[in-house]
Amino acid sequence: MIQIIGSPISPYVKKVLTLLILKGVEFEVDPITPFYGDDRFSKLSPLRRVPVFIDGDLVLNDSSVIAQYIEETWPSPPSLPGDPAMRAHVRWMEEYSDSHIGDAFIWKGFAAMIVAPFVFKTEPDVEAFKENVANNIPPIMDYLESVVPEEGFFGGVFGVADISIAAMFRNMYYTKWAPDAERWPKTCAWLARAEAEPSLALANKWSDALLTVPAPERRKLAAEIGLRLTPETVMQKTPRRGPMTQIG
Ligand SMILES: N[C@@H](CCC(=O)N[C@@H](CS)C(=O)NCC(=O)O)C(=O)O
Repeated sequence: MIQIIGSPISPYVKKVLTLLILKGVEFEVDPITPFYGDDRFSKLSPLRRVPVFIDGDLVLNDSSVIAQYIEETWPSPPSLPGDPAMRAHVRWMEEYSDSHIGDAFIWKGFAAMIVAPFVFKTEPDVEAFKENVANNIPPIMDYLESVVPEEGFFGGVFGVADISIAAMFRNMYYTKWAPDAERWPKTCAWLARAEAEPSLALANKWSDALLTVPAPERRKLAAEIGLRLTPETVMQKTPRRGPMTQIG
């Protein structure tokens, strides 16, 4: 049985779970917040990041590496278009989302406002958050508005770019920010289409539910809402920062 370490609240974990759901692949989840990972987690994930994909002796890190493996192992239905130029464009959008959108939406957004106070008990820097929303996010939205398809999805099939980017928006909703549909109508219409896809809708339902309880209680709730859990967890009670953690 395939095992995924990481809570569906993480957009990177959500990318992997959504792809597995889309392709009808069964999996178990250890829905931890990465900061609560124990020493076994450090061995499985040297950067102490989620997701981790485990299938027997195979351990994979990084959502894009995992997404590629999933696509090559279970090609149907495809999460990438067939045409090489379109595939490259979709991969670029995935990378842009994972790195640049992630910086503004996750680290300077969701992590700053929600992870910092709830996990590390540090006051959120509200001014820095407002500055991020005012200065970093509009250029991202303008770029998305210039490339997002008028109809359907990136590269013509609902797949890895749509899932990566749409997952980032969900975490910003959790900070109470939402994009202005009058200023960025194409992006908002595409986002609504992506969120209506059953695979992403299910993964979003899981993350919305899990966000309502503190990290240490998430395993219990995850079982109640229908996630198939790994028999063991790599979670410990006290949080710690990893080598890549960007929370003050
Ligand atoms: N490039 C990585 C990014 C993964 C990532 O940043 N995950 C976050 C959770 S949203 C994490 O584990 N953060 C813990 C940390 O960096 O300390 C991927 O695509 O998997």
